[in-house]
Amino acid sequence: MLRQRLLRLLKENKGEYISGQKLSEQLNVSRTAIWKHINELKNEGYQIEAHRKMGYILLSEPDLLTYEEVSPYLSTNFLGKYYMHKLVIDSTNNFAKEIASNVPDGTVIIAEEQTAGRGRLGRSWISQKGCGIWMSIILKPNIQPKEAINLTQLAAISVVKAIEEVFHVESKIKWPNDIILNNKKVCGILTEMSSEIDKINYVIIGIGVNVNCDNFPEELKGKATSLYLETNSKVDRKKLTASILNNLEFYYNAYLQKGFEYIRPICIEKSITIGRQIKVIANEGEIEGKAVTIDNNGSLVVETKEGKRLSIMSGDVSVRGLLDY
Ligand code: BTX
Repeated sequence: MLRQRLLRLLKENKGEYISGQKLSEQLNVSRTAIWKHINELKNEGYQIEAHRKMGYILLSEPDLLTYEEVSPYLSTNFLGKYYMHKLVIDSTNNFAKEIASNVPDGTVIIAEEQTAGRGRLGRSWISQKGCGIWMSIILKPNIQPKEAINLTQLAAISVVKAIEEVFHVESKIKWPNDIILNNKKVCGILTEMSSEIDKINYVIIGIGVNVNCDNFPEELKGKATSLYLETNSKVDRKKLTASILNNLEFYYNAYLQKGFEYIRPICIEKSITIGRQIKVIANEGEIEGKAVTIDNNGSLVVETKEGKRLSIMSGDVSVRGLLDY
């Protein structure tokens, strides 16, 4: 695409003038076509100056999670090769569901703002404009539907690893789907699936990370946080997005080849749940006890007051001393 090639040239020469003549020769299009695309880029927030004799100079890029802005940091083979970026959407998971059957494995949908971001069990997810990473990843793994719960944990360790890699900050996982930083929620994961009895059609992993958000509604103030609020500095959303996808592809491949056992130690090491008193609202009803470990299938093992050990495959977990419990 001309636009992408033009942007690549401008980025390679960032801070230096590149003449309209040179651009038109290298891209094999007219100078008018270049000028038209430059204007489009400017409208999208690229700061580009034009000088009659010297040509064009790229001074800065917008803080947007477009493919052009994220891909320089991406090292994946299939995740994010098909990538869609929206300025506003109701929910990236909703949109992913609509298109999942017709797009390739590893498709990524990212929005700058969600007007109806969803959490689990019909809850809502606040997704303010330009301050977070609101994305859905469509996967089509050849695994049993009951194993899909492992994918939430894969996503969780990928987010934790990415935060560590990019910002050197340690976050923890509240099993199975929340990322906790300094006792508050910095990220949530919503995994949804379409399947037949023994075959997955697709899985959608929705990841919401509060990156540079500096304000939450009153009722969330004690529970929600962002990387910005915890580190006191604005964070590069592009690098973090790419790092989450890079890590996710790595752990996903490892999981498909070696099974859950490969990632189990990381899930345990990064867990904020294990060793603590918890309450789980599960299919089996309400269970209280101590979280002991995560087993080879990815289930949470809970020991009740009566000394009974139960394996929980999924459920809504509250951890004593965390997030108002
Ligand atoms: P959850 O059900 O575990 O968490 C939802 C609860 O978290 C809410 O009821 C509220 O108390 C709190 N909450 C809401 N918004 C935020 C926020 N921004 N930060 C911290 N706490 C919050 C977690 O569900 C799963 C969230 C997945 C979000 C992604 S974003 C991309 C994709 N699209 C979509 O609609 N959902 C997913």
